[in-house]
Amino acid sequence: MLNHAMKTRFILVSSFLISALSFAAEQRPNVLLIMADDLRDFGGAFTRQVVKTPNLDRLRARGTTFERAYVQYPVCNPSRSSMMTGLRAEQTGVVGNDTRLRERMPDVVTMPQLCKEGGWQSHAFGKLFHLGGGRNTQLRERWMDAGRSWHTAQAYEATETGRKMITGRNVTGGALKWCSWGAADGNDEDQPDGQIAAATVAMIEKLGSTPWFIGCGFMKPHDPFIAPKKYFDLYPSASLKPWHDPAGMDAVRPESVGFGEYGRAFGKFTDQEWLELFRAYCACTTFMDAQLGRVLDVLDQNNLWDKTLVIFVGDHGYHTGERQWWNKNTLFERSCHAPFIIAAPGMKGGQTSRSLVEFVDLYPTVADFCGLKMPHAPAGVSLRPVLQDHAASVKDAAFTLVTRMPPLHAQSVRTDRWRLTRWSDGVTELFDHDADPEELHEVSAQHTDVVTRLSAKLDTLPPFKP
Ligand SMILES: [Ca+2]
Repeated sequence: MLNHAMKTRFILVSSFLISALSFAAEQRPNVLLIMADDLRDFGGAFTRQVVKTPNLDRLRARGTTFERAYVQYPVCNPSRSSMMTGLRAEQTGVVGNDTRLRERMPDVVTMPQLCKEGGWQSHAFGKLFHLGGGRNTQLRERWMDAGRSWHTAQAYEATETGRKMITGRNVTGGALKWCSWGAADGNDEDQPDGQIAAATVAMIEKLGSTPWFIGCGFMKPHDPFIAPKKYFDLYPSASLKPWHDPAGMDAVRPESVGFGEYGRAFGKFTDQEWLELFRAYCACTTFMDAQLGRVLDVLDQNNLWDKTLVIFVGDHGYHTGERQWWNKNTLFERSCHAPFIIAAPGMKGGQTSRSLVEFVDLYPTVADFCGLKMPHAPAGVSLRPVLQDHAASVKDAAFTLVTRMPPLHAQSVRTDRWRLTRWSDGVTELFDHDADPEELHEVSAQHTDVVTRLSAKLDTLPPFKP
């Protein structure tokens, strides 16, 4: 039997322990990193009114949408390698889809790895790091960084039913193999993204209260533009208008956009081809969004929102016809700017931020919310100030790199008003976003003072050695 004093002491000690434990739990939130592949921001013909993303809207209502988020290299593998290390592509040296991060940085501690080594359960479903390696299982595991970044990492393929197309075609007559769309037979689970959502949900339910870092890497709307037919039915062709560049747009050098066999193929497109690709991209986006919805449902059902840092990002932007380009890998706004949403425990939802942010800011943000020390000096900063106050700003410039035929490369800086791209041979392209948000008019000659000022900002970047 406990006497009164002992009871009081017991209660005091218990409540101290409970608050200590809940403090520890708060310090160890789950991290749900949801990525979409090749998903652009809204704009051009791809507007909120046209494309249906009810589940992205649901997540926005829970979190902060960063309207000016920029990737550090607008191609899958370099962008993901940069984001997962919190380092610029100039620093990782990964500037193409053929180099694994570990070949360049064998010992770097990645963002999921930091959590894994800190005691989190860490699992990847689908495409988080670039999925190289083809059918070679061992090589593929190395590309996924299985065992280092993740306790487990799993990639998915369409079923036999999901590979049957009810309608669809290659819009280049086979000249560009990837440039195909298809309304597929079967249901969501016949496609990789349906399986990725199901596996993510199952793992969240299995792990319960163990702190976890789960990567849910959707494959769409990346090419080939395939989704179950029901998603194409949401977009009757007659309801869509593909993008047309306005008249009077200034030409830029061929290395900027429109280059190579892609440029030649797109140059032959009729309105019909642009329309078919655009419709398929919208269908694939809504398909991916529906899978996102299944993952958000499990957070609702298990009351996980105040224990989980929920992140949704693309891996770079995408031109859906702007400057007659159907792709990424340019230094225009369409390619550098990508979706970026964070719903953090205890932070207000439904917020929109106009602060410039970079994808290298994600790693220090995760480390900050998880109470973990950065294992190396990050190129970015924690976004906590913006999550606390959507009017706050964390930086005045965002940077992106592209490379072309070596040694040609270019670095671009986006500020509140301007985008300056500077090529390694000295050519510059300057766009005034106040007057020209579509980047139609190149104004270096009219604003030499701005070129000088922003060039000085580019000079602060780590040097890039091609
Ligand atoms: Ca991509």
